[in-house]
Amino acid sequence: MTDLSAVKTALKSQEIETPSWGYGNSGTRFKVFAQPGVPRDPFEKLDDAAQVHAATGVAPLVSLHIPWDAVDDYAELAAHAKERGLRLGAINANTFQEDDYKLGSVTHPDPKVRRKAVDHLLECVDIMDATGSRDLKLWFADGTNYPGQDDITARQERLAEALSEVYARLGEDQRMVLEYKLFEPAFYTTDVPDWGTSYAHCLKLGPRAKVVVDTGHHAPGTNIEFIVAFLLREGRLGAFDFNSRFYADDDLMVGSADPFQLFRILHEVAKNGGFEKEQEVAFMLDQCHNIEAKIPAVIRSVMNVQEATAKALLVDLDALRAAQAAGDVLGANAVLMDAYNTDVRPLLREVREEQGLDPDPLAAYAATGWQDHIVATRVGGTQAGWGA
Ligand code: LRH
Ligand code: MN
Ligand code: MN
Repeated sequence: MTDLSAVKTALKSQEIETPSWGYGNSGTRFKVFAQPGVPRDPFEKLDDAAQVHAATGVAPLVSLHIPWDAVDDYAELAAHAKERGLRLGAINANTFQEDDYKLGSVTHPDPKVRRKAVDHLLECVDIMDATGSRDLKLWFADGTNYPGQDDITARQERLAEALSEVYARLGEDQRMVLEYKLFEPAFYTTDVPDWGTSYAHCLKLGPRAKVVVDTGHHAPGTNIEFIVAFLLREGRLGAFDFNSRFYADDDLMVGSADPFQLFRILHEVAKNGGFEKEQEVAFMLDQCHNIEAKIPAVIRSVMNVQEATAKALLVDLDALRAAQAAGDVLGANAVLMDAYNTDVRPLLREVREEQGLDPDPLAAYAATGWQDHIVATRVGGTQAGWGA
């Protein structure tokens, strides 16, 4: 039998990190639909993130993306976060939006461009020092479009060199988390296309280099929970970038397209100790809300992660292991499905009430009047920088 009070305790201590860019305007390469009231600067993004945390109680961290969230004084930004009960989370580097990076950033054939890219990564570590962020999050758009365009192994060499210089700059309590993505924007080769490539680089770098699993970055049909189980076993799962996809890197609300997949992933997390604080797995969202209202969408996403987490924690592991040991295929599957098919919404309402929160986070947010306030007071909100 599952211990319900332990499940509640785990749900109350869960921390979900929301992305600063999820609060800004975003779109596809066809169109950005601007929304009224969106933040005009990183401070206002934190103000919106504070609303999400106030409504849900489990979203105290916010990831930044540099230079989208560039400010003069990062300590001031961290203080602004603290005043609102928030902490600054991962610092996401950005070496994908400048003309110099047309042929790559850290893997570019020209050493001058590589130097510029590495300097940006080092600057991101300086920012981490000022914000108190633990994680430097790296995703590289680097790759090639045509066979023969550049040398695949030479690019791996350049990547390894750049990563080791940055890794050496990290403080004792800081980590590097390396994200992979199958394709896009490069269409022929990508320099970090999969978890194996990321893992191999992390292994060489050292124990504070870990893999980021962005749920939108795989080929259709990829068994993401297998990757998660493998990386957890090796102690190399650094973070999730949660989102949901139907086709490619759709960046839709986590758990919306395939809540069962999210459950299967979080079941592996639960079973392999990934919710324990010592494992230091960061549960981040990486989403863009192109057509839906942004703050409610982030709240809905946080709730989707909570619901899948609750179901994962409800799996009767003793019964599951007994069925597995007995070779009871149907029995084992039934144990898992029982948990998945549980309606956990009443449990989560209870958890929120025990935390002194409104049991309905979306209604709680609507009642604050914040949306009207930002629409009335913020004129000329910024683009997220994504899909622009
Ligand atoms: C790349 C990615 C990466 C970026 C973010 C904006 O597709 O997932 O994490 O930093 O999108
Ligand atoms: Mn991502
Ligand atoms: Mn992505």
